[in-house]
Amino acid sequence: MSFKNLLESILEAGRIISETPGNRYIAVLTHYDADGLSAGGALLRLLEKLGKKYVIRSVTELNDNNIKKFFMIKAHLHIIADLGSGELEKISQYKSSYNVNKVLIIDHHKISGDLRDLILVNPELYGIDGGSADCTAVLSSYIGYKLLKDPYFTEIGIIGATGDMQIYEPMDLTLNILEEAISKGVAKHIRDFIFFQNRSLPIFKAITWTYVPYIPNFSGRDDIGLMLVKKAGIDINKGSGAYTTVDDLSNYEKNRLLEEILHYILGLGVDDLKPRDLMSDIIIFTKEEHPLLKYSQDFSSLVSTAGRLGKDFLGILITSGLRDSLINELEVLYEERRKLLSKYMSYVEENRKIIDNIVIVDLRNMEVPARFGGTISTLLSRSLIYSDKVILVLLRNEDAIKISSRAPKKLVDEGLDLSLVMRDVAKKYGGHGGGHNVAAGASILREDGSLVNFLVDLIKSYLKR
Ligand SMILES: [Mn+2]
Repeated sequence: MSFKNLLESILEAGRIISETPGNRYIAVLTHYDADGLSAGGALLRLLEKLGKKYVIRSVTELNDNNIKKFFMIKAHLHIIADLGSGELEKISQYKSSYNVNKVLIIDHHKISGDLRDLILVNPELYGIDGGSADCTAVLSSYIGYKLLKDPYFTEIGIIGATGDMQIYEPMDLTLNILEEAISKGVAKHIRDFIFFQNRSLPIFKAITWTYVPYIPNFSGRDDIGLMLVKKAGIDINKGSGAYTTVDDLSNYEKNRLLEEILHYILGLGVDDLKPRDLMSDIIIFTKEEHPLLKYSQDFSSLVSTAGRLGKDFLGILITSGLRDSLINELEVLYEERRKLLSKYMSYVEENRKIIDNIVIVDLRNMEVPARFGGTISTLLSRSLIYSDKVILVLLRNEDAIKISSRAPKKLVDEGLDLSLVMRDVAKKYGGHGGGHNVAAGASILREDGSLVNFLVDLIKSYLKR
């Protein structure tokens, strides 16, 4: 029943978009993460194919200034994607003070406030947990898919769902879009060891380029990868001079390499290593030609990186389906991401503290852009060592402090809700916070040295209830 209602609201959104007069503008404001940019890509593809006039922007957060600037765009329809559900009152107030005609919000975050005259597509309205399914890229792609029957939309939905970590246990509309993609020949689903996910990279890079799960002293370490490949007796070059990749290995070689990797990882003190943790679902986009776009995880990481490095437009354009000259820019971006992450994750190892079941990574004195907070906390939450713990990452963002948090499902089931924790922190220190129960963030103005203790006590108080 709830699913049917959500589908109806998607069809309604499709009607609103297609009924917008061709001589009037549609303005889109989306979030800068992989899900938000993919949603932007889906909307761009749809508006372009419908022959509409449009502008698309992305932002890191929906503060007053961003809402004002967005509503200053003269348009018949304003669409806010992957943002806004927590600030309905504010949006509604600005809508009337800026004389905005119509506002459509497509989002899966927790809802707070009254809808009033806003139109909202959000699974939360129908009792579906938006933290575990129906991310904004899936919702937006579905609008396009239903209207145009163009199967590429299913790929865009999967890219966003991969970014929001909703693709590996797909439910609801997310499951639906994945099944559609598979039945239309857009995607294929396989399972393999995580070390063999990156099929296109030289093998010594591929095996350690597994940030999900993150393994300290292994993830991102080319030198370790090189050593293990040599130990397994595998040549790093093929006869032709090109690098050996996963697909060049025989089963015997794969097993030899796996033995060496497991031996090494066990030596790092990861004691409860379950083979299950080392297997991963891999979604392959069968129609993609470029190796960086063939795997949903790679594609989505690239889109995420584009946003984090301030190249949001690249993420929106590439997910919308444009290729050509963008490919070169993507390759540069991919290499940059590899280097940055291995640097930042080494800072993480140097600056992390564990209090009970909470990992605190205070990077306020390190040179890490605030835009990487979410990436770092996500990686830690998927790491073999920290996946059963609450993750808090603190970063400096100009004059503000940015907090990014993640919690294991198990603790959420015991009563922890990070969106409330972040809201409470913002209330105490000034600023704003919110998100999902398993993943939330806050931006606060100042603190007096009590922040970390306050956070720890607050989290503990939830778990005692
Ligand atoms: Mn999202």
